[in-house]
Amino acid sequence: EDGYDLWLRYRPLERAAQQRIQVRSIVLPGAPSPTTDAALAELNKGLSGMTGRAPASAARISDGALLLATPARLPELAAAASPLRTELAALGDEGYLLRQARIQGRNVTLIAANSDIGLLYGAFAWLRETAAPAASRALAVSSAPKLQLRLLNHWDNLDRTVERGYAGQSIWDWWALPDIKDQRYTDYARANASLGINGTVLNNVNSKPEVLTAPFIAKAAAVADVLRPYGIKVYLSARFSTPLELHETATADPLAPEVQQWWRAKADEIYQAIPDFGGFLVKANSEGQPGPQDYHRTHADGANMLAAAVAPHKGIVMWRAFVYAPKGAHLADDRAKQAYEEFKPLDGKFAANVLVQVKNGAIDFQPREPFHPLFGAMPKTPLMMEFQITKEYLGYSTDLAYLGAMFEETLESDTKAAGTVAQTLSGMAGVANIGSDRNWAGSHFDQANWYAYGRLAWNPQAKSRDIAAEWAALTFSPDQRVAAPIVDMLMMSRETVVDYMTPLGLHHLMGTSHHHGPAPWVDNLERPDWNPVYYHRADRNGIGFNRTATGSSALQQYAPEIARQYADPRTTPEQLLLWFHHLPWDYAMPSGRTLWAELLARYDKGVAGTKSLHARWVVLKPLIDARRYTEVEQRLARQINNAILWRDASIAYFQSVSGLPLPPGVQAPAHPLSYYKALSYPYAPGRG
Ligand code: BDP
Repeated sequence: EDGYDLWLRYRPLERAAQQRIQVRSIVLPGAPSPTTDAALAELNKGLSGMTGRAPASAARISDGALLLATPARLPELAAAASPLRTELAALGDEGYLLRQARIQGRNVTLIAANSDIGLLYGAFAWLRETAAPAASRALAVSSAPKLQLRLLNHWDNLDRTVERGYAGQSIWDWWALPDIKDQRYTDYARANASLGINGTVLNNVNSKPEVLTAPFIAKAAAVADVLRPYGIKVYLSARFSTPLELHETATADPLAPEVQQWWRAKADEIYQAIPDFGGFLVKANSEGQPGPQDYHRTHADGANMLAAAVAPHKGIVMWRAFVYAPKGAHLADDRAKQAYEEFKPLDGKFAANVLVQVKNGAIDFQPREPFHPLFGAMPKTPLMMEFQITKEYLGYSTDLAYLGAMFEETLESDTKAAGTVAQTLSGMAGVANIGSDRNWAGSHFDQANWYAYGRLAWNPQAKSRDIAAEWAALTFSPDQRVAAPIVDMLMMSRETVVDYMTPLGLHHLMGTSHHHGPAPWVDNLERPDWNPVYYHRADRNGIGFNRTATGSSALQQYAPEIARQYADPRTTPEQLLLWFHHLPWDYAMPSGRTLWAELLARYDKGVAGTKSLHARWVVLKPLIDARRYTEVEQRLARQINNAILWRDASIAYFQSVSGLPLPPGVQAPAHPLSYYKALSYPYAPGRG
C-alpha cells in the first residue's frame, strides 16, 4: 500500500459483503463508446479486486445482471410506462441513478443515466457503495451535480515545478508530451471522474506565453485525448500579453483590432487541435501579471475580448478576482476590500461566457477567513468559487488539516443577500494538490482534501463529515474500528491548525514568500500589505484589524444584516473576532478570560490537538498497513513540533509587543524571540 490507488483500492471485501453483491454479468445495450469502455473497465477492476472474480459481459439481460443503460441504449427506460422516466429526466446530462430493478422480467442492478458520462459516474458511485457498504440499505441512489463547472486548477509550470506544490514535480511531463502519455494521466482521469470533476486547467495562473504556441497546444491536445473519455475537459491559463510577448502584435490592448484578431485566430487554432477545449483561466493585473489595466481598460474589457474569441466554439473565460492594488499604485487602506471595489462596479458588464472566479476569502487562502464579500454581491455575473486544495498556508503536505471542514464552512455561510455562498455559485475550482509523488498528494491524508473538494464540487451542500467517512472507509478500511477514529482525526484537524497558527481571526502571519512557519514580526517588506504586522496590528494596547466603520469599513461590503451583526465584537463569531476588530488585551472573552489569556489558551489547544492526533493514530497501528502507518506517523510527529514552533514563536512575539506576563500555568516559550526571528527555511518547497 503506497497510496497510489487512492480511494479506488478495491481490496477484497469480507465474505458477508461479497455475498451481498449479486452481479452475475454486466450488460451494456448498444454500441460501446470510449466512455462506456472506461466504465466497464472500472467495474471489472473493482469487482475482481473486491470479490476475486470479474463477471462476464453479456449481450442479454438476465437475472443478476449489472445493467448500464441510457434511454438511447434501452428505449424502454424512457417509455411512458417506465417508473424511472421522470426520475431520469430530472437528472440532466451528468446525473445517474442506481437501483435494484425489474427490467424485461429480470431482476437486475441498474445504473441508469441520460448519457454515457452519467453511466461512468454511476459506475463509480456503485463501486463506492459496494466498497463501503452501509449496513443493509436498499440501493436507491439518484444524484446529479448541482454545479456545471467542477474544475481543478493546476499551478503547474512548463518546467514541471509546481507553484505551491508539495507533492513532487508536476504530473504533466511537457517535455515527453505529446508522444509519451504517462499511465498516470489515465489514473488521474479515473480518480477525478470518480468524483465528478469535469475540467482541468493544466498550467499555472502565473502563465507563460509559450503555452499557447503550437508545440504546447499539441501537448495539451494529447492530454485532452486521454481525459476526454472520462468527461474531463482541458483548459489553459492564458497570459494576457501573450501576442505581444510572442512578437506577433505590437500591443496587448484588448480593444486593438489586431489583438482581437490574434486571439480569435489562436482560439481557432486551439479548437482545431482540441475540439472540446474548455477555455481560458486568466490572472490579470494581479501580483505583476499583465492585464487590460495596463492599457487603461477594465477587467471586463479584457475578459470580454477573450470571451469573444472562444464564444464561437462554446468556450468560456474564467477571470480571477484575486487582485489587489498594483505596485506603485495608491495602496488602498485595506487589501481585503480591493477585489470587491474593483469587481462590484463591473457586475453586468461581462459577456455571457465569462465567469468571475473568486477565492473563498478576501485575503488569501488563510486557515480561516470569512467568506469573500463578492459572493452574493454580483447578481448579474456567474461566479466560481476558488478553493486551494494544496495547503500553502496550512502546513504544506506535512501537517494534517482536513479542508473538507473548511470548504463546508464557507459554502454554508449565509450571505444574507442571495442565500448561502453555495447557492451563489455557477462553478467551483480547486487549486490542485496533485504531483508526481507516488501517493499523488504528498501525504496520504492530503488525498482526503482532493476527495472532499471533488465531492463538494458535485454537491456543495454535502456534509464534510459524511465525505470524510466515505473517504476513510475507501482509503483505509470500512471497518469502523479504523474508519471512525480517522473521521474524528480529520474533523478536528483543521481547527487544530487554526489554533496553533492563526486563532481568533488572526491571519497572514506566515513566513515571507514560502509561507511556512510563523513570522508575525515581519514589517519590512516593500508593500505594507505583505507584512504580517499590517494584518495583526498588535501593539501595547491591543491586537486585531478594525474593519468596522471606525476602521477600514471592509465590513460594509457585506449585506447589512451581517455588517450590523459583526460591527459589535460581542456579536461577532469568536473565530473571526480579530479579523474584524482591534481589541484591548484585557477585553473580556466569553470564556471569562482576557483576550491575552484566551490567545495563549488557543495556542496551547492547538499543540494539544496535534498531540491528540498523533495519539489517535498510534493506537491504530495494528489495523493499518505498515507503510502508510509509518508515513502518516512521521508527519503527525513532525506536526507536533510545528505546532510548538508556532505557539512558542507567536507567544514570544506577542508578549514582546503586549508587555504582559504569562498567566500562571502557561509555559514560557522554549527560546527567546531572537531565536525564532533568526530561523530561516532555505529551499522550502512550493515556490515554483
Ligand atoms: C497566492 C500565492 C501565489 C499565487 C497567488 C494567486 O502565494 O503563489 O500566485 O496566490 O492566487 O496565495 O494568484
